[in-house]
Amino acid sequence: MRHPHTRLSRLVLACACALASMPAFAIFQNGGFEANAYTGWTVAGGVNPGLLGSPPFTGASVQINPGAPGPASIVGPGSTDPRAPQIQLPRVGQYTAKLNDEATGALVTTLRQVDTVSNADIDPADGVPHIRFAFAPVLEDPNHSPQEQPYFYVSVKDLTDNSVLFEQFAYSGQAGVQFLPGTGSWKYLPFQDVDAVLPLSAIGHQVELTVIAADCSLGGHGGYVYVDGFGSAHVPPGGTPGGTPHAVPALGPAGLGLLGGLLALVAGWRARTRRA
Ligand SMILES: [Ca+2]
Repeated sequence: MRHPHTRLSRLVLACACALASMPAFAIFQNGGFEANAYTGWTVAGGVNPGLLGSPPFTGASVQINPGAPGPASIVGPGSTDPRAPQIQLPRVGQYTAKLNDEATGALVTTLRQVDTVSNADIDPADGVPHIRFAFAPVLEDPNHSPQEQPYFYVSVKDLTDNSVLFEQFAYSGQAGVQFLPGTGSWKYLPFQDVDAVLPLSAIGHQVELTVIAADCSLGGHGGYVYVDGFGSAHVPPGGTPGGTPHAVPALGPAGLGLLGGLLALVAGWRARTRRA
């Protein structure tokens, strides 16, 4: 005769497996673009008149004139980039966002999402909230003046006091940035994993994530950036050769609590079975 707890054990195991494979993207809706769409995000943009001032540039250097925004797309399994052969696509899961593209026209594409930092974003390893993601810029390098070059920009801003919690900026060919040579005049970075450590005081605060990808301001050269894996969980290592889906092996506090409850339930049930 089968042990009466076998079915319950299987159920618990199934639940535990489901939880373990559940992406713990506590912050940001559709942070991994697995909706195969920009659901939850605001995509906008305009025209790039060139960066303000001279290097080093920051978010304050960004200017966007009114006009039709640059393009945005989602790349799926099996995708490759002929201009940047070492970029593994998709980066996490089955879909990765591509902001702007290889076409020209001095276009800028912006991606934004506002969300609230919660206790679920705390990494138990250090007890403070994190925002993690991966990005890979692919920019043509026409060797214009720095303020006219294609560029990308990523920032996380605390909307409570407008402080910049994280910021990364690079224009094509920028000295000190380890760009790899792509085809023709294109340069790129393989996926860079970002781990932005937030102060504990950010809990309960609204933060705004912004990503910008711009063509050159003179109108003849393109630039774009791939982004993926926005959330508080670690971005899984490496790319995904051949487009094999890449699970996010993380379990948020809510998931851990639920799993603990299920295990306690089984322990109690087994104890009652033994007594019976
Ligand atoms: Ca993804």
